Amino acid sequence: MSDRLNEDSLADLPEGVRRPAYDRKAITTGIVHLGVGAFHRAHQAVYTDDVLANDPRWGIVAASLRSPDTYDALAPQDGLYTLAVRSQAGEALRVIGSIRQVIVAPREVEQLLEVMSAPQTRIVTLTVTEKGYCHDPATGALNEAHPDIVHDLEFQRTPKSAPGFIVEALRRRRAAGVPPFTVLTCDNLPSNGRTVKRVLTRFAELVDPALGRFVADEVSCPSTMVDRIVPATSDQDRERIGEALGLTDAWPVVTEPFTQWVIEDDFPQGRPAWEKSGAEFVADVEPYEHMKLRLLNGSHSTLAYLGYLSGYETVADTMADPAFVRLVQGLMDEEVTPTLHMPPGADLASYKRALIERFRNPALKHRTWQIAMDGSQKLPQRLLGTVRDRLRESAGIDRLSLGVAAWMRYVTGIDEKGAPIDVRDPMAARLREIADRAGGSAEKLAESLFAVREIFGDDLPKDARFTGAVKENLARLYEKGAKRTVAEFMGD
Ligand code: CS2
Repeated sequence: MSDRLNEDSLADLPEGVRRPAYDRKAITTGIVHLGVGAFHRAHQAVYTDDVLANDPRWGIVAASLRSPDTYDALAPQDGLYTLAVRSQAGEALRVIGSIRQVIVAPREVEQLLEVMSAPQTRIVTLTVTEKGYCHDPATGALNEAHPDIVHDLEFQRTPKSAPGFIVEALRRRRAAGVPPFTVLTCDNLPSNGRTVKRVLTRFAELVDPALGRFVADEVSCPSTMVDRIVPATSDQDRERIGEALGLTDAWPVVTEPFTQWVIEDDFPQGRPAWEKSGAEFVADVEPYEHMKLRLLNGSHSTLAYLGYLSGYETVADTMADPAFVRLVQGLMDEEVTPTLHMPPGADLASYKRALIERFRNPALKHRTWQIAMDGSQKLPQRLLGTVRDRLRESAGIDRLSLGVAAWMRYVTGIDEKGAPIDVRDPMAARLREIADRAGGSAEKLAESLFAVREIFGDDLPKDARFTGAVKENLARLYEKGAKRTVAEFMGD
C-alpha cells in the first residue's frame, strides 16, 4: 500500500468504491468552509459532492482555523478523502471530491480573506464547534473579553477567530460593493443562525457602528439542524480503509448511515440544490433543532459522563448495559419529549427509536471521552434549556439532574478509581480549581459550580428544586459510583 489517494490514483480504486461523478477540474468555488474537521467532511461536504454532479459552481475551499493537520493529510491527496459509512451490515466506501483546497488560516490569513471576499463565494459555512463562536454559552452574547476577540478587535486585518474572519471579509465586500455572503452555521448551538448573527453583529458594531448595521440588515444567517454521528478517525480505521482502497488515505472519515440536514431557506445570493441530496428546507428550523439538541445531544452528553465514569469506552459499550438504555429512554420520553413542540406530522416515536439504535451501533467506536469534551459549552443547550422548561411546568428533572451531576463529577478530573481524567474544555482550569477547593464534598462542589454564571445563568442557581436534585444525584455518584447509581435508578 504505497500509493496515495489523489487525482491520479482515482482510476485505480476498486470497483465498489464510489468516486466523484463530475470533472473536478471544471468546478469553481462557491463555498468557503471554516473548521474542516471530520464532521464537515462527513456531512455538508457529502451533500455538496452530490450537487456538484449537476452544478459545478459550489466547490468548497475549506479552512482550518488552528492546526495544519487536515491540510497535511489532504493537500497531497488533492483534497480527496474517503467517507466510510459503517453499520453492522458492513462498510460502504465513497471518495468525496467537493473540497478543492484546504487553507491553514493562521499561516495564510490573507489568502483565506481573499477567497472569502471573492464575488463568486456566496456562502460561508461553519463547523467550528460551540467554543469557536467565542460567545457566552448561557446568554448567547459575544464574549468581548475572549482573548481571540480582544486580539481580533485590535488587529482586524489579521484575525484568528471565526467571527473575526467573517466580519473582516464582510467589511471588504461592503467596501468593494460586493453583496455579502450567506453565513451558514452547522454547529450544535441553540437557534444557531440567530446566535451567529448576534455574535457577528456585535463584533461588527465594535469594529464600526455602520458595519454593525450592515451586518444586522444585510447578512443572512439561516438556522440549520445538522445530524450525523462522526467519531474521531482511529489508526485502525485508516489501516482498514487503506487496505480496502489499495491506496493510502491519510485521513478518511467514518460515520453512520443516518444523516439529516434541515435548513431555513434564506440565501439571497443563491445556494446549491442540497434538497436533491436529501436536505430539507423549511421556514422554521427551531422545532427540529430543539428535538435534536435535547433528544440526541442531551442523551449523548448524559451517556458520555455517566458512561465514562462507569468505565465504558464507547457509547455502544455504554448502551450494551440495559440500565443505561432504560435511563436514556426515560430521559427522552418522560423529561424531554413534553418540552418539544414538533410540527404536525413529525414522528417523534420513530425518531427516538432510531436514536436508540444509532447509539447502539457497535460498528462505530464513538468514545465517551470525545463527547464529554467542552461540556461547559454544551450543557446549556443540551440539558439546561430542558431543565428550565420542566421547572416552569413544575415537572420532574430526575434524569436531567443526574446528567448535570455526572458532568460535575467528571470535571473534577479524577475518576472513580482515583485516576486522572483528561478533561478538555475551555474552562478546564477553572473547573479543576473549583473541584480542588471542594475537596470531595458533593455539596461544596455543586454550590461552587452553580456559581459559574456562563453555564448556569443567574436563574438556575436560585432554584432550589434544581440545585437540590443535582446535589442529591452528585452525592449518590460519590457514594455509589456511576454504574450502581444508574443500575438502581428508578425515575419518578
Ligand atoms: C456529540 C455530537 O460530540 C458530541 O458532543 O454529541 O457531535 C453528535 O454526535 C452530533 O451532534 C450528531 O449529529
